[in-house]
Amino acid sequence: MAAAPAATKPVVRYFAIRGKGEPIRVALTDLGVDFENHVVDFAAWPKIKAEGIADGSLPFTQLPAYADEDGKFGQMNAILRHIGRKHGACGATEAEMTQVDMFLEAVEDVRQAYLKLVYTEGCEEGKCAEFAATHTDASARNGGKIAHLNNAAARLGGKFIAGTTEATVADYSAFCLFDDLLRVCPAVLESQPWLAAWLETMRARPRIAAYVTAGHEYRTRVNGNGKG
Ligand SMILES: N[C@@H](CCC(=O)N[C@@H](CS)C(=O)NCC(=O)O)C(=O)O
Repeated sequence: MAAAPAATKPVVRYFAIRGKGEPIRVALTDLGVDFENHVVDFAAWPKIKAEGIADGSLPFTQLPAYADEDGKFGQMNAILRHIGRKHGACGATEAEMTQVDMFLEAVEDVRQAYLKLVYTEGCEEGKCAEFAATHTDASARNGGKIAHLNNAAARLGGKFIAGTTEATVADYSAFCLFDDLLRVCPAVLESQPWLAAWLETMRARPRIAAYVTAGHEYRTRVNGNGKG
């Protein structure tokens, strides 16, 4: 009988920074999934992008990109959900699954504000202070985004951010965001007790702790413009 073909590992492709690749790398690591981490050099990117456009391997012509036996996928949150569904990290009940989606979107709101701080405002000191003040004030118009996350998670009363007893993809996305954000706004969680305690829980998870101390060179760069 012919031997079964060797199962191929999932492949993550992203630049040599944390950015939007990091939640996917952290999710796979914490879930114990063996994967290939293809770190894409910025210099090589134009050629890879052109190939991805030509052969469809980069559906939206950007990174992160992910491939496994199910297909080739782009869009960070879609990839996270795909991984979460396959490995039991998207919630166990309908309510939990919707809560995971809800928190992924709410984390994305904070990420978009953070990306503005990084790419538009260059993490200038006054802008970091303004970001922290705006997003920790629950009543701030178009703000309060961190306070809302804190309060909603606290209200659900779970161990993890979407009210679950196990970590989900919402935790991985949020963990990477706050890990990055605290570098430029170190006091931002001082008024957010649920999130502050949760972040320590995430940092103490053995696979995450091993990953962040493993000395991966790409982790020394957070964003594509060198800020943050
Ligand atoms: N909505 C996409 C955005 C992806 C994105 O903005 N990728 C950037 C890096 S973070 C990129 O590939 N830039 C290079 C290019 O567009 O050529 C996602 O969440 O995955």
